[in-house]
Amino acid sequence: MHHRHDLSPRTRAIIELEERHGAHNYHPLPVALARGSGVHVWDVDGVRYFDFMSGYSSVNQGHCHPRIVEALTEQARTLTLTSRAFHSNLLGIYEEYITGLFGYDKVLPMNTGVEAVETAIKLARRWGYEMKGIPDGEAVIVVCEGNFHGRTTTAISLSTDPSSYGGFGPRTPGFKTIPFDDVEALRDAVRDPHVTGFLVEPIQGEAGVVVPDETYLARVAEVCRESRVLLMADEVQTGLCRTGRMLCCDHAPVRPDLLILGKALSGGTVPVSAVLADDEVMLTIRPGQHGSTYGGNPLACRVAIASLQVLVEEDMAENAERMGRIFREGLMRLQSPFIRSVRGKGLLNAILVNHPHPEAGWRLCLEMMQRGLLAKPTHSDRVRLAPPLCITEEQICESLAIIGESLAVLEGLAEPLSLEVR
Ligand code: IF1
Repeated sequence: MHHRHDLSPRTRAIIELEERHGAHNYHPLPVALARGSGVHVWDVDGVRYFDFMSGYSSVNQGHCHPRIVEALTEQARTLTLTSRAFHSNLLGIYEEYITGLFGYDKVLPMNTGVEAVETAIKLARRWGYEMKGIPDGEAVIVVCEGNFHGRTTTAISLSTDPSSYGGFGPRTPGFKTIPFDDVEALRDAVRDPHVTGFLVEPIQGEAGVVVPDETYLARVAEVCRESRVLLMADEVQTGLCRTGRMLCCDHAPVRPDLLILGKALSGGTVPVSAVLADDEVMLTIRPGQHGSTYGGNPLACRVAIASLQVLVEEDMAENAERMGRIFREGLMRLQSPFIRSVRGKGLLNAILVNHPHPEAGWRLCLEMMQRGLLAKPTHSDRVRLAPPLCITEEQICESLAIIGESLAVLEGLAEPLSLEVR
């Protein structure tokens, strides 16, 4: 039993334009959005949805947050880009603010999350050669199975997911993979004196919100300290209040040697990312050895300051913690036979769908869409549920009702009879 989603003429027209003129590098849900505010988005027909993707955790502050949009529009009329050939009036102010907020000596400003990951890899290698005495060109960075650090050719070289790295070889060398949430595997790997860093997501997002043992990060930090290996935390997705603390590392608590931020650093307006580190690491890169046209531009600085101020002043970590608990408890109380497990921290959660049909996750998302809630499966059976952190208890309850009704439809989803026509 399957039925093609009947699209409105406007939605269909937009999808057809994208199909004809755009690369087919995504397979979105059949909905075309035109407006966003807070936890809600509206499609081209004015239908309202709860956004449970939050731009892959970029609009933690809520869609089009007035303070962030005000900063964006004000600065857009004033000065947007100077290039780093010159100073601007805002970069130093932003750098002082963000390093003070997170407690690091310095920040290296970039744009997308993966650029910050690549920057962290270059810093760790350079530190390994200059400070740890690793022979030039021999540095190794340890990464975890199931990781996701972005889509550049080096970032996918770290990946263990064939849909990420397949067909894009040859892979960048200098990486060693170990199981996630396995401290002994790391202890073993760092016996190699050429290991300069351990790059890890405190919670693995794309893998389907895989939360490690609560002692994992603290023990990993100890192993890194003992063996002079840089702990590089990729908080592009878990950071900035998403998991109920300003940083996911704060739950441990652990202070990584390199802190990688992105996404919500700009509240979903323009791409802003950053690597924070202390002088011993950061000053191994000298003038002219790394950069980016847009990195640290005044528009990004102004927006990032506003985005961080909103998170702090509206105490979004506390709301994420509280609403996340209510949400996970509510999911469990649904007692749906189609929920294998619920996992997450704060408002980064996912359900493992328990259904033999390989498209059950997709069908669940279509059903939720029809009822006014947008989410997308990360793999066939894992549906990430991550709303903006400004969500209220009332909105959580409304969302739980939608999820419950949608799960019930899976009852009628027969075994896979034929190729699903989508
Ligand atoms: C896609 C989700 C994935 C990230 C972590 C670095 C980056 C990401 C931990 C790179 C980006 C995005 C990319 C997007 C899907 C989405 C995602 F979990 F957030 F949903 F893949 F895991 N580190 N994640 O999660 O940041 O260069 O994209 O700014 O590529 O399909 P970016």
